[in-house]
Amino acid sequence: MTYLTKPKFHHPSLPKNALGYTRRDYEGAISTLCAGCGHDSISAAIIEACFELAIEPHRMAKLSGIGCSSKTPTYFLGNSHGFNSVHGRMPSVLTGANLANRELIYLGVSGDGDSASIGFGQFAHAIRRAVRMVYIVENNGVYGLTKGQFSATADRGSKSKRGNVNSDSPIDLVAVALQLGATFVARSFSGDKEQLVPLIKAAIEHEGAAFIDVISPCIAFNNHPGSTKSFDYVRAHNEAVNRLDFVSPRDPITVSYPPGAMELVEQPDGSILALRKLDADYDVHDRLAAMNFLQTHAARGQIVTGLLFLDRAPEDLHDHLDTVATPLNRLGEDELCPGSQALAKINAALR
Ligand SMILES: Cc1ncc(C[n+]2csc(CCOP(=O)(O)OP(=O)(O)O)c2C)c(N)n1
Ligand code: SF4
Ligand SMILES: [Mg+2]
Repeated sequence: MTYLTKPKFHHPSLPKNALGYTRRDYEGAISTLCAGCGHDSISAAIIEACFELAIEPHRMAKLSGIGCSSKTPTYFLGNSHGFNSVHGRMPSVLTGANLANRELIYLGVSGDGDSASIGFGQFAHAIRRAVRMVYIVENNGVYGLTKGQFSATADRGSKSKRGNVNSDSPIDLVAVALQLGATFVARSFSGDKEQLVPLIKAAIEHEGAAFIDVISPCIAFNNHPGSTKSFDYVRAHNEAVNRLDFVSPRDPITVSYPPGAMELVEQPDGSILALRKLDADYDVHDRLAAMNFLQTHAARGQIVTGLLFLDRAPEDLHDHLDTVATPLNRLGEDELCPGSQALAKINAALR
């Protein structure tokens, strides 16, 4: 059975957000993933982020491809829009939906197989086109759903459960996203909810292409010694450059930090990203330095996590194409059909 509904009753004293919703209102069906799968922790972090941001569920559209990771939207935001597409094709479906209606919040959930193998081209083009979205890759280094083949993000020299050694070079989706112009780039770990929840909140508020690579161990096929995507390996090699606190316009800043150790970045909607620097020299606004830092640390076997790059003035696809602000389903025939005179003018210009 792949779909189990949850009972609807709530305990009356469950905490409520500004809309009067409880966390339960942001949940989905009961997960059928393996107990302990990292992907379930990411679903929990998405639920927490949407609850804390008090997002109206009908404003959210969750899209995915194929894989254990791409199954997860069934397990969160049960009252939101959802589209489970073909393997690797989530980015183009999301792009089309976004072009048709920019008023929704788009959350793309994918796997390392879905985005770095069959969907690599789709991933690249959605990022370079600056589609406003939160793009999460639940990265376990294997094709979990089809029983543990190496994916394109598996490190060279890492071992499969049966001891085979991967001889191919890995694709680092964070490095690719940086190179292609993503305006919000982060890496996190499914086992670090404190780091992940504020990153998801900040990505939702970001007005451009936001990409989060979340290392998410597959306990069935890639959690053994020799894997570089196991819980133990990631814990031992995690190099966090900063920690993020997301402060919504409603909340006062209550935490104080030593001078120089914190940077406050105000967002266009009035929310504030309070960045606690763990590496004093890391500049989150320097794309080239971020690329260099990542490669240097990857060569040492370290996994760099945190908010890795942030463009303070992001643009998105709608700015580039100068599209109409009104969702297409709210335009009337007059606005949708330019008429024969306008058409004749366009045709004449093309002769
Ligand atoms: C067109 C197509 N090719 C291949 C498959 C088989 N297939 C299903 S899921 C998958 C890989 C999933 O890996 P990933 O995206 O990393 O997700 P995970 O299960 O690891 O979370 C593959 C190859 C498919 N469903 N469709
Ligand atoms: S096979 Fe791996 S990725 Fe799929 S549900 Fe099980 S632990 Fe998760
Ligand atoms: Mg995978």
